[in-house]
Amino acid sequence: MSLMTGFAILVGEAMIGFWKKVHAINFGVYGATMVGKTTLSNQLRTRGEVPPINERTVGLHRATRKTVKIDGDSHTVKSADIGGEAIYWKEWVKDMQSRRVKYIIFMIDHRHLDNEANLDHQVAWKFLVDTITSNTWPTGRRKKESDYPIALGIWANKYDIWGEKYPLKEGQSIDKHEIFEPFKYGMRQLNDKGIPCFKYIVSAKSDPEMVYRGIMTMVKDY
Ligand SMILES: Nc1nc2c(ncn2[C@@H]2O[C@H](COP(=O)(O)OP(=O)(O)OP(=O)(O)O)[C@@H](O)[C@H]2O)c(=O)[nH]1
Ligand SMILES: [Mg+2]
Repeated sequence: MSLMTGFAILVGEAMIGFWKKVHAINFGVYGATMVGKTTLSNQLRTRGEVPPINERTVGLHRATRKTVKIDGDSHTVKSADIGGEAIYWKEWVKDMQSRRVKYIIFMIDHRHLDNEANLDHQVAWKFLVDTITSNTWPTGRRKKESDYPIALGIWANKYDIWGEKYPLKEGQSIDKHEIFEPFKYGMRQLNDKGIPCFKYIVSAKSDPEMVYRGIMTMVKDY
């Protein structure tokens, strides 16, 4: 390799590194109230144990940049923290539309396993799937190709709790776990629209490695 080629490669790599730092990938983080969206947002900024959060998020907080670094690879992602109570769901849509969100994380926890009558996740999920698969925005504007996300991840959070309470059956792979059961139909609808979905487990509060790996997997695999 000549000195010039070596130099060109170095400059090229530096430019890619710089571009990846400046060019943030838009993530949308949605899900019912109390699932851990604010905890995830803090985890992406602090990397460590996130102290318990006692306040509910009200409305939409401005999107902020976070650097995700793992195995020597690094990406900058941008996400907004939005409340999960039903009155704020219209803010999810605004967030998706205004930032052209490329990757969506739908967070759940184990409340539907604790209590069959609790439909928090199912109702929020139906709202989200309907919004994503619709050909138009609520404003009536027709969606363009770039208005659809590249991929969606269902993140079953609080694994530190539900992993012990509802352990996997012998030989069962994690994506077959009953926690994901109610979301199958919506996943199929998204797949039919050409949006791949994947299941992931995390402890946003206490396991930064799982969180960072989850983000990296979404960006790299899709
Ligand atoms: N054990 C455990 N608790 C968690 C985890 N993630 C979040 N929590 C707790 O769950 C509660 C709710 O977390 P938040 O991050 O405030 O939830 P949120 O989704 O932002 O809720 P809204 O703002 O109302 O939409 C807090 O008490 C967190 O400490 C986790 O991975 N494990
Ligand atoms: Mg919150």
